[in-house]
Amino acid sequence: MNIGIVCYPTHGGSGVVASELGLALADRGHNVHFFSTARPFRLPGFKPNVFFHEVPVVHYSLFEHTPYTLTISSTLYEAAELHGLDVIHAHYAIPHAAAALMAKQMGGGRPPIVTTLHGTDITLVGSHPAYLPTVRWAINESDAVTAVSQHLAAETHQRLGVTREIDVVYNFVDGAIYRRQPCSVERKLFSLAGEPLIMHISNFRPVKRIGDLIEAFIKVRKQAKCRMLLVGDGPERTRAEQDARRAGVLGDVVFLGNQVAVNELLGIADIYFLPSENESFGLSALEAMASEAPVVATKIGGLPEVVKEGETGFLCDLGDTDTMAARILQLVEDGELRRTMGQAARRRALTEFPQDKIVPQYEAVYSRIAKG
Ligand code: GMT
Repeated sequence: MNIGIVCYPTHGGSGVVASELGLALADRGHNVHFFSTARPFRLPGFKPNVFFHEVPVVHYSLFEHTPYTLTISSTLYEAAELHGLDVIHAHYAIPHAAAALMAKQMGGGRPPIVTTLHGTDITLVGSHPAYLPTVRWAINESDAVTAVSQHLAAETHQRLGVTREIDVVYNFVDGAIYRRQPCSVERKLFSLAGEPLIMHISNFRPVKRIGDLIEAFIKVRKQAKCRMLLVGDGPERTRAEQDARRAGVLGDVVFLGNQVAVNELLGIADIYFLPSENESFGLSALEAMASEAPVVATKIGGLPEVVKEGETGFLCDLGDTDTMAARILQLVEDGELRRTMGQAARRRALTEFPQDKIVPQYEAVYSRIAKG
């Protein structure tokens, strides 16, 4: 098939899923056309069957805010005509679903549109009264809608008053790329004396509860030697660095900023920590599980569909940094528990969420709407 994928290029889960899905589809023989304002960061250089279309952001002195939704629609419409797109897959409802629907209307009702809901496009931004009517319309008008967890599908029905059917297609992982060592990153760079290494990866937005992350680490560090490796960047990073310094643990916390090869870093993680306030799925938790790191996370959103309590990690109440610290400490002090849970985590990741099981589910959605 000729498949158009529209997504954000930035360090966020929706862009990662869109990029990896497109690459996997290209490997399976489809032609994949990406549409974004910049090259998505998880897209490598040249790859056969993969094409990138840069959506122009046109500034004009009259515009206080550039209406780039319109340039997405124009770019999609023209490419759909030129390349005979069979389907457009919009990742993240705002504004991609509405932009894709406009392109479809311009094309006389073709190609059909799949919208994938990723999380904050429903739970945070999409529920805002300023966006809600448009998001609800775009969801209702799409030819198919997928959500990345049962929880997100239910939230979409409840919060937006949507009644249509939503297919649940989970995030996926490639177990050949996400695996415990051997990796090119040397563990001793971060853990000189072999102390257990706790890892967190995110875009450091308030929803990630970076304050809880540092607070829990401070509690663990009072009881045992361990180090924490933080990957990513965003608005909460500076405060986290200041909190760590004030508590005297900055020497045990490494802030790496944005990284491309997160698989190599996860390959040396002993424990993965994700204390988010909301997480529709938790892609980084899945990547950590595939890398044999047990996950300590919050019992919220889609995370209980990913992490099995007591088997592949531990789930704690939101904001309960005492319990989070106790669970992390348990793992820090018990190497055998870490290993057993880590192996169970990889088994679960590769049984329930492997790339070759999930990608065909998207293909089935494409075939269904392309025929219809
Ligand atoms: O919030 C983020 O981390 C980014 C966000 C996005 O849309 O780019 O991630 C969401 O999509 C991921 C891929 O489907 C999910 O695994 C994340 O759980 C989800 N984030 C939230 O719900 C907060």
